[in-house]
Amino acid sequence: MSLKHLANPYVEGNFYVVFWEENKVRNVNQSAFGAYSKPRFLTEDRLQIKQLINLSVPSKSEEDAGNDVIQGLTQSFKTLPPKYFYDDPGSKLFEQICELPEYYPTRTETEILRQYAGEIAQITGACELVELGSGSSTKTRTLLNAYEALNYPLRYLPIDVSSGILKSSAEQLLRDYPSLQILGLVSTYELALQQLMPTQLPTRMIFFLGSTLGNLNRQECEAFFSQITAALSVGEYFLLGVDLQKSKQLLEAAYNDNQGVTAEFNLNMLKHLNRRFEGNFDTEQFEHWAFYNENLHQIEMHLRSLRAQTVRLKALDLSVNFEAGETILTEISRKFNLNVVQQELEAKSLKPLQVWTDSKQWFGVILCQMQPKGINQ
Ligand code: AVJ
Repeated sequence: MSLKHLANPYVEGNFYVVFWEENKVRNVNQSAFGAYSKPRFLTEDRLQIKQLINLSVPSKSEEDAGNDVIQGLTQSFKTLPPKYFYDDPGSKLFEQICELPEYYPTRTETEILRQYAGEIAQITGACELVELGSGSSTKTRTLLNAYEALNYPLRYLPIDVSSGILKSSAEQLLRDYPSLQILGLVSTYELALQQLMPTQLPTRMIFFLGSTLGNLNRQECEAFFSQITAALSVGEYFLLGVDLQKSKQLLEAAYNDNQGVTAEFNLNMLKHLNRRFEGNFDTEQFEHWAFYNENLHQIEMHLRSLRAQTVRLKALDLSVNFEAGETILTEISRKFNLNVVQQELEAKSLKPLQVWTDSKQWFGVILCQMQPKGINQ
C-alpha cells in the first residue's frame, strides 16, 4: 500500500505522525477477537506509526533524496544503495527469497531463534523490542512468544523503510498478541536510532537479524555499531544475526536461485528508481549477476547492462551512460567469522554475553550487553 492512502498525516516535531485506518483495525479488533477487546486493549492505544522518511514518492521535504543515487551512478564503478531494493514489491520479493530452498539463512536463523528465544528472554527480562529492518516480522514472533510465555509486557518498535509491509505486519501482530503495543517507525536505521525515546520498560533490546549487517562494508559496519552504542543505555541489549563463511558453492546457489526470484528482486531496484525518480531503465536490458568473492568473504550482486545504452532519471536531472557488459553493484552480502564480529562488537562497548549457532555452523546469533563506555575502548 502506498503512503498516499494513509489517513491524516500531521506534523509533530520534525517528522510526520500517521495514525492510519484506526476504524478498520478497531473493527477487526471487535469482530475477530471480541473476547480480547477489553478497553485497555483498544487499538488506538496499541498502535502508532511514525513516518520519518518516505521512500516511495518524491518529496520536497527530503532535499537530499536521490543524492546517493546520483553519487553511485556517476562513479566509474557504478553502485546503488541496497535500501532501494525495499519498496513494497521488493519487500514482497524478499519474503519470497526467504522461502527459497537455496536460501538457507532465514530458515537457519529461525531455527536458532526457536531453540534459544526462551534463553534470550530469561537473560534480558522484560524489555522493549526494537527491530531494525523488521520486514514481515516473522522471526519477531518467536521472540514475542518467549516474552509472552514469561508474562512480560510486550512492546515492539519495528523500524523499516517499507511502509506497506510495516503496516500489514503490525496489523497481523496486533491481532495475534492482544496485549502487544506497537510503535512503528518508517525510517532508515540511522534516523530511527537517533530519535529513539527512552524505553518505557525496565530495559530494551535492539535486534538486527537476517545478516542485514552483511550489506555494510567494514567501515560502515563500525559506524553502525557506534550508532547502536549511542542509542543504547548501559545494561541494554543488542541481538545480532550474522551469516557465516562457508563454501562458495552453497553461497552462490543461495544468490542464484533456480526460480529466478533473486534476479527479479535485483531488477526490481530499477523499477523502483523509475517510479521514484521518473527514470526510464528498461529491465529487459539488464541482467542479474551474483558471485562469491572469496578474498573479501562477500557475495557481490550486480546488474549488468546487456548493451550500450543511456538511461535518464528525470527527477534527478541525471543521464547515465552504460557500456555493453558494464555493471552496477547493488549489494554486498558479507559472510562473517564469529570471533572477529565479537571482537568488533566488544570494541564498541557491546559485550557479547552469549553466542548461538546451528548444527552446521552456517549462521550465528550474538546477544550483547551495553557496557559503560570506555571500558573496552
Ligand atoms: C537482507 C541483506 C540479508 O544479503 O542475503 C538476499 C539480501 N539479497 N538475496 C542477503 C539478499 C539477495 C539479504 N539481506
